[in-house]
Amino acid sequence: MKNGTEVNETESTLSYGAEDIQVLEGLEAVRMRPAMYIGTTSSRGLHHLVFEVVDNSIDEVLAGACRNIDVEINENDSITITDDGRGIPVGKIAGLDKPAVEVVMTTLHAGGKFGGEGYKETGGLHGVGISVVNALSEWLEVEIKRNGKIYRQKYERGEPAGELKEIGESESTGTKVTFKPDPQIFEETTEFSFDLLSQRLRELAFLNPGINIIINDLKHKKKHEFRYDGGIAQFVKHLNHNKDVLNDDPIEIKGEKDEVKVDIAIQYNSSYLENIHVFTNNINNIEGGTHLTGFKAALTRSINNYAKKRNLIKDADQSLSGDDVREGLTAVISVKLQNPQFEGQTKTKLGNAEVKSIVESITDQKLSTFLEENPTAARNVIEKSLNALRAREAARKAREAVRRKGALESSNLPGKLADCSERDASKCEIYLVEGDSAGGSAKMGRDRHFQAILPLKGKILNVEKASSDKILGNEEIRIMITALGTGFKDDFKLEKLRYHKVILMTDADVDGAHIRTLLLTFFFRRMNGLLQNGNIYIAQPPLFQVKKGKNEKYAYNDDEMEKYVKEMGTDGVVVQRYKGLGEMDAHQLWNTTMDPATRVLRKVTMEDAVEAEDLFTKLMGDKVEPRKEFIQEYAREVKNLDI
Ligand code: 0RA
Repeated sequence: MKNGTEVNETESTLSYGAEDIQVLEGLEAVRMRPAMYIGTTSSRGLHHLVFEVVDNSIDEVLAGACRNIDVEINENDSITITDDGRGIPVGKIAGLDKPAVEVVMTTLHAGGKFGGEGYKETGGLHGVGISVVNALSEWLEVEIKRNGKIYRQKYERGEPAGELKEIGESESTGTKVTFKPDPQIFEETTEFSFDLLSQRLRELAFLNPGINIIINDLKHKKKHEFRYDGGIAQFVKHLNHNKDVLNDDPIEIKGEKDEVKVDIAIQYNSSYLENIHVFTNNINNIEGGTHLTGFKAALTRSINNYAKKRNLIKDADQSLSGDDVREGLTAVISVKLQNPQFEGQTKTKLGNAEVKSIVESITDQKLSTFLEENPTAARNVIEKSLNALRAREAARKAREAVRRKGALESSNLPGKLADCSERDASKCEIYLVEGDSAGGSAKMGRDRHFQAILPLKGKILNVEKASSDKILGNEEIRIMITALGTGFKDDFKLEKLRYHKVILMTDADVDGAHIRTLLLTFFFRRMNGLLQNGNIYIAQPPLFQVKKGKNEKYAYNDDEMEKYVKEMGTDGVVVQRYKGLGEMDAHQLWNTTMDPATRVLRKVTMEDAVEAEDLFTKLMGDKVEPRKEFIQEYAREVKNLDI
């Protein structure tokens, strides 16, 4: 966060009113309750520290004062963020008798920004202040180039470890912050993830065209450099890079009204999915908000208006719905404004009412003009939307037919399902098992009180390529939906879930991985609530049995297998590699994979929608090449797909 208090370097002192001091608090509070400031002390919180510093550098970018940001993960698990902004002010603050940088680093600014011209569009989400980073670091060193000089100061767990010193001269300006997160606070891990940092930095580079961002992992020798002069239009192209696009160049919608800057890029692809990313002042608004509402309203209206005017919709009272015009749409919406209000569960939903009408009118105007001027592109978009409308009609009819037959009602449980006797869903589990033979062993081995088994035969339908009516026409999927009880897509109801643990049990080979990916794609696309709610698990069957005489052990990876072989001795040891679940008898399957006391289950999480989206597209989408490349590159990881 910016300390907007003007620190006038030439006068070197400034009056600091008592009313300002009131909002300042010590850093002990932060060390005492870190989660209150950074949400969590898990890996996510750890990375939050980096983004806090980077956000300050981005504020310099927004103030037009910074072009380069470098992030270096050092070998000792510390991290260095360097920018060429104005540098944190170093002048003494009267009354406190400390240089401004020390105040910025050691005081918590409870009340948000202090205002001031230079810092008008700050993020506001991270915004807890760089002092929080300092408080939660074992040590932190700041180096500032400003006023022709270089200054340095070091801190330990938030306390200055010495005074600010002049250490040299420099013509340029900027700030370099190096810190080592405190393992006393971050008990889970203090190791930075290159991928996690890289992904957000890439996003920031898209959102701030023209700046250079470098991330360099000195420990793992990995480096990415980002510079996107094309801004969010390039972002949209990137999101669509594995897809067949309708028009080569994204449509760009730009405008400004009442100091709200609107920047939108959209491009359709041939899939059935909608992929919209919204940002306010570079913060990702995963819960959407008024900008998204305004955009959607304008998109639906301008496409309908155009289609009606050109007689592309014959039936006078038919119109394209929002879902129709967004099918296959990839869009990035970025707004920048002075006082964003965030609401919702994660405080990331934009609430400013005025933004809706601003985004709506700018989108309406620019999009209508675009459609008028580009009749071919317009026709493609409308044809696609009309197809969506027809498919929607067909799906509704199919759904009604299925409903009439009662096929999705759980009173009509499929015969293949071996249900459990427990009725309290929170205690129930369902195993989705690959193949009838493994299904048979699982049925015999299970605890029928709370474990249900549903064998699935062969490969289920690839839902990435199928429309809703086709999905409902697929028997395996229909049976699964019925067994789970939730309904799907728009009719999905989490509270109707009949088993709180949905466990995928497939063979530990490439086919098994493929089936698992197909199932995960289905859940990701059509029952996303289950993923978000953490109901999906992956069973981990052992890869080996190591046996000598009566002594039997199960190994879940190569290392474990080798360990057991060593322990038992090589004379007369038999190592059996399980090629499939079907090779285990009921008793073995229970002992190794299904007994809650001994089994290992992996919970499937949805940490990162963008990455998951990308992975699913690669694995499941239309284009063959990226899938091939992915499988070649990650042949081993595919087996351990963990999304
Ligand atoms: C306070 C005031 C100003 C800039 C900064 C802090 C600042 C903080 C960080 C943290 C990392 N990089 C940074 N760059 C700048 C305004 C400076 C001015 O008005 O000259």
